[in-house]
Amino acid sequence: MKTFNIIALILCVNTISAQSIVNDPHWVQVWGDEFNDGAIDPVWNIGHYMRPGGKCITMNENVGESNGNLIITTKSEPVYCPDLNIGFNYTAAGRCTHETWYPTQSGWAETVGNIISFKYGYLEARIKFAHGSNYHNGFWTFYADGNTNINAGEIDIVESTHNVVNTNVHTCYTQIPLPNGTTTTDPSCYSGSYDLPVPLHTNAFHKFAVEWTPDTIRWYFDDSPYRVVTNHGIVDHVRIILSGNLNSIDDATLNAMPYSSEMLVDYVRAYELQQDCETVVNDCSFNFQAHMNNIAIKKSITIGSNFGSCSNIQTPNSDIHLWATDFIDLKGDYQVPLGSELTLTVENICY
Ligand SMILES: [Ca+2]
Ligand SMILES: [Ca+2]
Repeated sequence: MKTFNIIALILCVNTISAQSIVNDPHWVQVWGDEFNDGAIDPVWNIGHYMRPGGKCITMNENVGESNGNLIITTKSEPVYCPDLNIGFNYTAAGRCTHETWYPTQSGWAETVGNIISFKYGYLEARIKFAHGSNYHNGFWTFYADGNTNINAGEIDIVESTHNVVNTNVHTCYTQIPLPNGTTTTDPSCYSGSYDLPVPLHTNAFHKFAVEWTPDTIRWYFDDSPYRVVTNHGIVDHVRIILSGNLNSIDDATLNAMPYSSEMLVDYVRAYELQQDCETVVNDCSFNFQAHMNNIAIKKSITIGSNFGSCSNIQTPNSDIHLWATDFIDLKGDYQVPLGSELTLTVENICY
């Protein structure tokens, strides 16, 4: 990405000063849940008698909505997994093992696949994690049909594990049979993690986000990008998952710890990038109003003339962001008045 930010009367070209994505009109919010009405919306499946791993089981009573937040509570109260087919069908977590006691419980919410299935864009949540070690809360994506044996589409936007904020990506979980009857993970799959250098269980809200394109996956913490990887194959629609769990620890520790804590999610919001990537703009006098009414990435943008016959003065106190995949060419008559701002981005992320 090459971004220039230009402020005030022609033309001081500063270094990168990209707006945050949510303030950039190229990005339009297409879905969100603010968790502000006190009831869990039907877009969410709430996991009941699911086993996200370790010694924990999910119960629907551990997921609630109040005071503007979705709340996932982790408790040390034992739960018995009965011999019943209860809960919804197998997704990223299996059902609990029948007729088995689990020492701890937590909660799970995932978008119903045929209502919200997200593909490419920017996904952000504002979260306060359970305060204390060993909690394993997550905000992540998973392939929409829930089959773990094919492309899993898992992007861990944030996980609270090991007392750090951790982000992971798993492009697939494809298993290859071995001659001895076991399986191994397809080596063409990609998996990698990253620990954010901030305290994890800080008892404070932070914004966690990911920008997902066919080529790259880029993570954001409080509006700032901090990690980018090549997208090795997460190309299908995914569900959005908010989950609680407890890291596997020994029984003595488990029994000694009064686990009862909450993960609060203020909101989840999904954005799409507006793209008009075949359009070539070549204006003598640029139509600023038309641009503001339909802000989208263009193929190329050429504005003005070298001979002074065009008028291209930005409105005072206006912010204009021009984004093209190939090039932007501003001729000598383009003016940015004092108090206005011009940002130029040349980056091809059309898809
Ligand atoms: Ca609600
Ligand atoms: Ca809220």
